[in-house]
Amino acid sequence: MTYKLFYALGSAAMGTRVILEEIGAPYELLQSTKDRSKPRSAEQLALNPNGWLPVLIWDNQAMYECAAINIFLCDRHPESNLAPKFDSVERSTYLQTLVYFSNSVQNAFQLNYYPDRFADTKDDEASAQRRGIRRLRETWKIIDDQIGDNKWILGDKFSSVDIYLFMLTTWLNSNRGHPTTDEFTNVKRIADAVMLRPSVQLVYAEWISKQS
Ligand SMILES: N[C@@H](CCC(=O)N[C@@H](CS)C(=O)NCC(=O)O)C(=O)O
Repeated sequence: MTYKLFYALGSAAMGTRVILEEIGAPYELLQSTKDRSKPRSAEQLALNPNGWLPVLIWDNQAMYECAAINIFLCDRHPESNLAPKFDSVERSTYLQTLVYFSNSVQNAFQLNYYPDRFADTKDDEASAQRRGIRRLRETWKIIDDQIGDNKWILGDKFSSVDIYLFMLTTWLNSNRGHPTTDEFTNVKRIADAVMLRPSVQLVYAEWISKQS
């Protein structure tokens, strides 16, 4: 079975692709876009009417929401050891952090990148964007404190949440007034370590080549 992934550079589908690489599962990329001014295919819209990436297809099924896809793939491929087992003590932190990334950190990014979704008028959008930047600082600080001296988010064991963290750090853009990972040294330590993985070097080759 070959997975199919609706995909675009810079999108949340990159994190899903890293997980597929880590698993070693065969997959095919279906090129799409995160540019809201460009159309989506009818097939993508039928599977995710929001028009967002990622969308994962397998057998005759499909799903969207990158945190959910993350859990789904790791549970489906337990031999890849990317997620704590159901009865392990790390399972609750694993789930908590994935959902926090999805609904709090990503929400902060959305405020800044897509202010029209949060402001009623064009005039209010700049305020939403500024709040997004402040919210990025608040949420990354929570994660930085949570990590503390841990090697990885869950402690000694690398997991797919570390991949998610890396993906989210690539969306920080100082040209937009976002904080940099230099403000969050524990986050930065993990992001730097994740970047060394062959899966990330492959999927993020272009992004990595642009870093100084
Ligand atoms: N909650 C969704 C959000 C996904 C999302 O925002 N994807 C962006 C790319 S990173 C996108 O497709 N944006 C285009 C749009 O919003 O129309 C998830 O976590 O999968």
